[in-house]
Amino acid sequence: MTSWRRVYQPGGTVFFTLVTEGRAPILTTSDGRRILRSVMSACRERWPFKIPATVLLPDHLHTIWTLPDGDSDYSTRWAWLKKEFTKAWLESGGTEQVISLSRRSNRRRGVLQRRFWEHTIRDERDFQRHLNYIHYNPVRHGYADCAVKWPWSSFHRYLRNGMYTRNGAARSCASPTSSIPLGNNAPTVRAGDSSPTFSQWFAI
Ligand code: NI
Repeated sequence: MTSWRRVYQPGGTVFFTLVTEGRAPILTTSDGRRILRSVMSACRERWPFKIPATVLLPDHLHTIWTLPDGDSDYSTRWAWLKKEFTKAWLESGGTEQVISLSRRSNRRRGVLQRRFWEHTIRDERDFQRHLNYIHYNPVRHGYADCAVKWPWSSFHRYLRNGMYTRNGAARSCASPTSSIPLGNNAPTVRAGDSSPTFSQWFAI
């Protein structure tokens, strides 16, 4: 059994995307990261769950959560996280976007978008696809020319644990002058190309 197979658990594994209000680039600021880390850890103390993969972009995040057996209540967790993040962000002097009066009346603040995208992971193949999507996302959005060059991603954990090969990581790079040595036959992937397939990345 390859190591990545142990990461996926059938049942309560869900992919999420959360976007900031007005796509404000606040999440990768030092305050944004500090607050997110702190509220995420407090949330997991109250309601445990695993985070098999995550990537933080300036204006959104993608993440995969695995909830404990018999627990599918991610809505409570997200509602709490968003409320606590918003409170701490505003308390730290963070800015917010102007939102309409009708939304204001629901005591909403203009920090995070109200909705989040969720997709229940169907099987291992689907899990692999979303993992790949998460780790390649900074390249896809043009923030980095290699997955490995984006600091706020679980890509590094997977690389450390040997779940990506160095060569596979190099293939995620748009530039042959990447800090990871390219193998002789390693193809390059340009920003804007479709994501490389999972098997190109993993040591399987
Ligand atoms: Ni994205």
